[in-house]
Amino acid sequence: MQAAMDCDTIWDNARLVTLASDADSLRVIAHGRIAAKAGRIVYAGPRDKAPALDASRHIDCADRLVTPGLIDCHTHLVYAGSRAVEWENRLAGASYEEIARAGGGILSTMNATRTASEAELVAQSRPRLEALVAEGVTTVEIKSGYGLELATERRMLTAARSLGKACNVSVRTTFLGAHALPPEYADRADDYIDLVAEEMLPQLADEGLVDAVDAFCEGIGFTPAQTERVFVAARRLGLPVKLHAEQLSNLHGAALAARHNALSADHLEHLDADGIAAMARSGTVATLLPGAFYFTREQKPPPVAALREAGVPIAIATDCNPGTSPLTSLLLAMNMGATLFRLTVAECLAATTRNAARALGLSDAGVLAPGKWADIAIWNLSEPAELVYRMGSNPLHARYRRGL
Ligand code: DI6
Ligand code: FE
Repeated sequence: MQAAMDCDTIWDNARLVTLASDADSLRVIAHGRIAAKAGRIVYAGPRDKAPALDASRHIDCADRLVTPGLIDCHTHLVYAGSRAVEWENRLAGASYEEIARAGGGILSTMNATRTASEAELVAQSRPRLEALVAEGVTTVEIKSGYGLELATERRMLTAARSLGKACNVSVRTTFLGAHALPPEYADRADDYIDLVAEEMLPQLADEGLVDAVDAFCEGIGFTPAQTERVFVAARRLGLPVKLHAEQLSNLHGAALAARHNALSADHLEHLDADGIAAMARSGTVATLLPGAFYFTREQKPPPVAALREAGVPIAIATDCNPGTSPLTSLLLAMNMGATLFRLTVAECLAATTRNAARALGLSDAGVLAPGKWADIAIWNLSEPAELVYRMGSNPLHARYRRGL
């Protein structure tokens, strides 16, 4: 008789969607089983094809839908203060760009964040992370970018890391020093980029706080030439890059990002055919942010059909931030991806699992397959479409990160 396979936990009676390949995006394995040892999956598939297994912990999924834990691959959820009043002014007619140019917007969050201690940042940000976690999220990317000087950028990154530990979620930290021009560098954007690329980034990377590097390439942000200097510095340090590109206008940021082998280019409402072709060549993920599209009442959706046609992998994220997307529901972002951007259910699921992992450069998350982390979401649902269809309810039954 074959010796029992070594594992410590078995999830049984799952309606399993593994996302193990693109073709698996909607395939429900009716009598599924997952087995894990020390937080890593050793088997995921039909129960009747499973090897002999012996485990001390058995979890009955009771025919519920089971998917990989969800991944929110673009957030700015660590910050202090509120922009609700600014938003009220926007309702009365002020535009996001006008407010930014008048020193509000990102700079108002910068002021609040610079004066917050790490404990205050953690306390104010924790409910946002907890809301994501309560909906089955097991991995979150968190950007800096509201400090715009070394000490506060560092505090944002350390706050993000400690939140991950406190909330049992895998956190990937992205340095976004090139988010906005701080007032002390007014009219000296190139000098600020020097500071970001030559001082802040090398220092924070040396402290082990940076998993990836991002920038805001936009009329109200930084030029492509300035963005490229940040990218060159990142790659000199061996760090992957990503970019806020083509959100409000087309500065050809996606093509620039692709030239630097970016993990992702994000937003992309104003992306053109050359940008799509460049992303397809470099394998750069298109991270779509329907919460920001909705909240800013953007009229032009990203070119989803052309991205699909070109075979560019598509991710969806919340963009959780106080200015353009105060959203803490990745499920609602998936619903918006379908309704506002016309993604299919299969695409929405892949967009918050396997493709979101790729947008973070993670090879061991986002799918349920041997060798991957046992990051698992169990839903009070039976069909994948129900996950994308509902608005404002939380169908999560249970979630496990690395088996726990
Ligand atoms: N694009 C965005 O949508 C956010 N940052 C960015 O570069 C907005 C951030 C904010 O308004 O606080
Ligand atoms: Fe963003």
